[in-house]
Amino acid sequence: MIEIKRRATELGFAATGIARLDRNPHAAELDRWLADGHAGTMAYLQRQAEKRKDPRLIMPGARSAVVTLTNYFHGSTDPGAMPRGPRGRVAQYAWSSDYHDVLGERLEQLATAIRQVVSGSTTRCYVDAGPVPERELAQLAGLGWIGKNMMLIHPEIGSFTFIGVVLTDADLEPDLPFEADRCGTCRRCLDACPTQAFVGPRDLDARACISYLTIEHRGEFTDTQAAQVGDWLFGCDVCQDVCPWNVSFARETLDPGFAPRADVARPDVRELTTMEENAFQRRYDGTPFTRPGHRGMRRNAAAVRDR
Ligand code: B12
Ligand code: SF4
Ligand code: SF4
Repeated sequence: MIEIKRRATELGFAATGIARLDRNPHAAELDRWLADGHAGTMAYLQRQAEKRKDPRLIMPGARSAVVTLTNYFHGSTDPGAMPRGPRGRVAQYAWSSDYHDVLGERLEQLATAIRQVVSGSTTRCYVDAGPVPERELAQLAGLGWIGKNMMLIHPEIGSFTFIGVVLTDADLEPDLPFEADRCGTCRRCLDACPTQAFVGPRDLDARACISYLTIEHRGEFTDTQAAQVGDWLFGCDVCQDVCPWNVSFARETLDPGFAPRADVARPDVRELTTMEENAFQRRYDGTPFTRPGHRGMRRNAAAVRDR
């Protein structure tokens, strides 16, 4: 296992842990969250529920998950220091080229190392795509706790991290789960959310979350939704910016794979509202903006411009 973790560090992962695959101990929480309608129109979460509740169903013979964290923090957690005004704000995780591509390649290299260490084993890589309960597996792999804002928080890195997972049929020795809840009596994230999207601790109604509205929601905004979005053009960082664990421990990444791109981190809002589809595709192909796409980003930009 040491060899696998050593390779993960060489590849640039900030932390790595191993979880044994079993039934998700918080399957009931997922069921309740879905039944309450908190997933909004993200129908894929309903479709994938059985696999999220039992990740052994994702891949035949899967027994272990090698779980990685990658730091994407780009600087201050002080929202006042973020680019604002007519430019609008973009969540930090999206400031560079598409993380699915960058991390996908690194995870494939880590998977090769796993297959070398345990010969005959098979692997499958996932990052934010697929039915993998990523935060749950990260907590089980000892990488941190699930905060009241639902983020996986590493005690020495904070929560501005991507989670990447390699599933394997190799029987790897697991790490101990991270059992402590270090939120204590704090509730800053719940109080700071601009749209009061948290129904309670670890219970987010995605329909009111700016990240959902600007990235996952399809169709035009109602007046209420446009007002909720405020000056956020893509995603939202507020419930992470205010977290004391980020204020104290988040450190700027020097990873060249996540070097910020000005046209993504600080796009020109007015230009986005008028940009033709071809021009949008040329500029933003291979960036996180392709998820809402030309239509979604035009809608977001119009809401920010007209607020
Ligand atoms: C759907 C989704 C969203 C939705 C819904 C968010 C949500 N809170 O569920 C929307 C679009 C709103 C969203 C927003 C964001 N997302 Co998102 N999202 C996902 C996705 C695809 C699925 C999450 C999911 O299943 N949600 C349903 C809930 C019920 O499940 P869950 O979050 O896994 O929660 C489990 C635990 O909380 C557990 N549980 C419940 N109670 C308790 C109690 C204890 C003690 C324990 C241990 C566990 C536990 O039970 C739940 C069910 O198993 C994951 C990738 C993935 N495949 O997992 C990324 C992911 C969670 N997102 C991520 C990111 C970065 C974001 C944003 C920060 C992006 C941004 N800046 O705009 C925001 C943060 C919003 C927030 N506070 O959650 C990262 C999080 C990394 C991290 N360090 O935690 C992930 C893991 C993607 C990745 N691979 O890096 N996201
Ligand atoms: S991402 Fe923003 S809108 Fe969504 S829960 Fe966090 S603070 Fe609220
Ligand atoms: S802001 Fe406070 S309550 Fe919220 S996740 Fe961070 S420590 Fe936990």
